[in-house]
Amino acid sequence: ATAVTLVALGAVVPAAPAPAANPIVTHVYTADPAPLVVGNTMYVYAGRDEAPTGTNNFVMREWRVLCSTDAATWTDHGARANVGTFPWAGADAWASEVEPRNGRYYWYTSVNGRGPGWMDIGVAVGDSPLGPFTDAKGGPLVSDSTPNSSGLNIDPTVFTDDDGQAYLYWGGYWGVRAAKLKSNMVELDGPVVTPQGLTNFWEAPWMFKRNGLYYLMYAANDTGGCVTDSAYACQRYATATSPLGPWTHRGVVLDRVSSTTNHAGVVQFNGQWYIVYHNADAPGGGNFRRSVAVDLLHFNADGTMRKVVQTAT
Ligand code: FUB
Repeated sequence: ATAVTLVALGAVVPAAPAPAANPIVTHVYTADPAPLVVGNTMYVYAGRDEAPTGTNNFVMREWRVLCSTDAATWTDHGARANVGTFPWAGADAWASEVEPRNGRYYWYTSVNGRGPGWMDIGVAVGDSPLGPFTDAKGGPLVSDSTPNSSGLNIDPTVFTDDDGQAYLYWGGYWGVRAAKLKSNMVELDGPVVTPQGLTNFWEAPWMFKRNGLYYLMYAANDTGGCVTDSAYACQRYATATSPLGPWTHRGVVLDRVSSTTNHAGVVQFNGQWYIVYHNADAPGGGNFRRSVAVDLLHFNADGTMRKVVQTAT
């Protein structure tokens, strides 16, 4: 969740582009989008949903990269990592995020390392946003044997602060966890902690910073609060004045979508803030055949986020 700025001093910043027609690609099903801006391009890293119609389980083996220079027209650059990128893993290319550091790109992934139910966090590295990417560690960065891990180690989000300190947040179902990362980006630095104040956290954390304030957006499935059916989820968010919290819950930024899962990332691109999320709106889509969508995100003067208006094609 850290942009790489390559804009020369004095360069003309283009006018805010229009949002995409949603879903942004429909030739494959894509999920768990993680946006990253490098220079004049928005990269969206997303898992591919391969579940046949009628299958009520995730079938996910690869992560693809979608690119745009205007947030409206998108190119699929294909699978740039897959479960085979991690020789110690075997299945389940779940949510991921790419974080740049020192000209390299670290791709943090949720992947199944030890059979059903065991999700670990792996990290691959490449020298460009499109890779090629290779396993950066030779084993999981976080696994169930990591002290104080959240059990189901999924949905990593990495944020690098202005002082160069990187933070990893992750977690699903049983709680959210966080730790500092060493400057090599492939080792935890210090204890795994349980951040406080993330009301009804379920999964899919996404961290970023705006005007000196830290934001953590996440999926919540609080029945009667943001959804009436606990199979679905909304995106809540919290803010903090320090990267490990404590967090103050601020409300719902994205209502439920047409898929049961709700997973989103936020990015600033060409002077405009965007939310990138998934739904089930592509032809033939469903809860395990999801598609990435992009919409504008607006902030109020006090730093709170306005509820996203979900647009369709
Ligand atoms: O795509 C598999 C899982 O579904 C992700 O890891 C969760 O965030 C949810 O979107």
